[in-house]
Amino acid sequence: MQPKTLGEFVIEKQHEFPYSTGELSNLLNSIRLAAKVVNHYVNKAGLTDILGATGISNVQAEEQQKLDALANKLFIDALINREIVCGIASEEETDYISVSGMNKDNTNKYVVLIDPLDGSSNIDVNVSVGTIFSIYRRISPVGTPVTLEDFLQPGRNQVAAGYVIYGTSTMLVYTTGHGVNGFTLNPALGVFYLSHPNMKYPSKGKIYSINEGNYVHFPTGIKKYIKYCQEEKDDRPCTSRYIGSLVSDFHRNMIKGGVYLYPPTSKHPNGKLRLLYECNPMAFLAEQAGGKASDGYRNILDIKPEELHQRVPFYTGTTEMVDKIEEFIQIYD
Ligand code: AMP
Ligand code: P6P
Repeated sequence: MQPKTLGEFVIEKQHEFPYSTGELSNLLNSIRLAAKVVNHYVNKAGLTDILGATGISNVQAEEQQKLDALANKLFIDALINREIVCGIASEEETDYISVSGMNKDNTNKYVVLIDPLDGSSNIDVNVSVGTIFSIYRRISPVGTPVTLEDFLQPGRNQVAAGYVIYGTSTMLVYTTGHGVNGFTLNPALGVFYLSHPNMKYPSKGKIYSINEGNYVHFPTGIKKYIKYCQEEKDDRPCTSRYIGSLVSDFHRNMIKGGVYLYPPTSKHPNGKLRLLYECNPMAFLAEQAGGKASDGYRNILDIKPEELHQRVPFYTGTTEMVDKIEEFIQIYD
């Protein structure tokens, strides 16, 4: 029997909400389409003049890779052309985009925040990259222009969140608050099929993912945690795995059990990862898969954002590993 397609799965879930208008399904389907188009370009990046940087640096003061810019345009166009959201925020856009419908009184109720191509520094060396998305219901009145407050909601308010991982295969993994499901693209057919139903972290994890090149700048608690992972004791030592792409490290850790850490460093004293379109969606997924996400002191999903491109320290993965990181940080820092 053919496994369920993503389109069939989305419609099946919509039917569980008899009063739904189909707006969220439309939105999820537009993300599905954009993911296929970006996948097409990512998979042939080496063959066309799409590699390398645009010479433009984005709001993060990071050199914008051409594929970053293309992925950003493709996702934004897919969302705007179908007039199914009232606002969009992106890592690649300094400010949020207010989407007023053709009739100018946009009655759509969702805002979307995206990191269109996470891990883009891996593009030129053929290592997997990803797209991350986060969806909220607007809090300002429907029919009025979207406001910054619509984007600065705590992660716990998310309606849906997910990622696309452009790896050895391309997968779309997402949650709407009722578990995490993974869909693998059959590139010959251009169809995502349900391949990883109800994804859950194993109860134990033995993988830690961190850029140890920053070791000298880490807080003492993190240094102590790394040495704890390396001890020959109990079920340790752990294994160190770091791809340099959050989506890829997160995906492997969710399947095999493990934890991803991006602590404060000298270059990024508040951490490098962005709360709104990286940490919150991954935290929603982690929690829905039985894991946890923290800034060392607070659950990521409970943080009230102050600004669009806010950075936070980020620890996410197997719950007992995140708990241990919090323990070390709260003792030593
Ligand atoms: P809608 O009117 O289509 O935006 O749906 C209203 C609410 O029903 C959404 O905010 C979700 O909480 C739920 N819902 C609708 N469609 C879906 C879907 N395809 N998958 C999961 N939840 C859905
Ligand atoms: P570093 C990619 O730029 C990213 O945001 C994450 O995907 C990745 O885990 C991290 O930064 C890599 O950062 O400083 O270790 O190269």
